[in-house]
Amino acid sequence: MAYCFVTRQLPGTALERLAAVHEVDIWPERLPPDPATLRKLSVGAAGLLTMVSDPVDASLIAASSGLEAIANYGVGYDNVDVEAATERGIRVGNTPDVLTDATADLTFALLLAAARKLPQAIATVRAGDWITWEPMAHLGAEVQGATLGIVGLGRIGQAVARRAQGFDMNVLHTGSRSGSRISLESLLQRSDFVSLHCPLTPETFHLINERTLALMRPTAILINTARGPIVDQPALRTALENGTIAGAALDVTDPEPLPANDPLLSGPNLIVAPHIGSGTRAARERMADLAVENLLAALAGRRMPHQVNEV
Ligand code: 8YV
Repeated sequence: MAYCFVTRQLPGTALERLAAVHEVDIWPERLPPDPATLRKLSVGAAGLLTMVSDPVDASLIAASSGLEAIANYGVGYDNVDVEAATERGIRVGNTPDVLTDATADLTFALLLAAARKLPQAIATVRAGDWITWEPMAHLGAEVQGATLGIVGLGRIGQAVARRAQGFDMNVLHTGSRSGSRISLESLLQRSDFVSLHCPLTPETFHLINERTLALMRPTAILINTARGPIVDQPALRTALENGTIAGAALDVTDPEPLPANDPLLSGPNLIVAPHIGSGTRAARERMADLAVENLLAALAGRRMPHQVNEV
């Protein structure tokens, strides 16, 4: 029996299965443990179950001498210093596949909402401004026949491309899978909608910046359901203000949570959701299943079913 620390209560029954085999502490609060508390609670742990809101950095890893496994709840694991974990022989796992469709659906929800100015239109109803039917009011962009540029054609990017086919969109991408790959510059110049699906790495940090935003069409809409720091937010704010692009719909920001007084939020034609891409009950329960399967395997000395490093 090993000691595991889980940084949040999770939906479903997976944590019960973990607790049947190991000693498990689950952080009970709505807010995550602050970095100092997380570090303190990790010291005696053999297994950690963490998420996007938990920085598992080199100092935490160095301080946790008994740590054998880090199971991150999410497909992205940029919150974990994988190199530091690997150096110490700690297995790191993620939860791919089970959240692909939920995230692709939210991408399309954001795309459609931004194209049809849905939040602004709904707000006029609540504000009592729906006083007549108007031929010129709330005119949005047509999605059918438009070009969607997908930056990063991994699992989620491909699921978004499949949805786009159903809307008769033309799909461009920067992925490496087929001969149809094009450069980011060309994709930005040719797309009516640009959707980000690449992981956050040193190479993709601020990939969307003043220079690359300037390549986009003034009618284009940017969608980000990947990671906030892929977009240079002050540059995006300026681009929205100046009409360099027509709109943006973000499920991820930098930082998260985005303070209510962040300058970005006063930008025009902007939708911000609170990182709910994987947020269907089924997806979040399956993510918990995978994270627990990863921990159980690693604590039994086996490779995790979804292990991201070689140890
Ligand atoms: C997760 C995500 O819900 O899987 C990911 O990488 O961004 C989200 O969908 C989040 O990371 C929770 O840890």
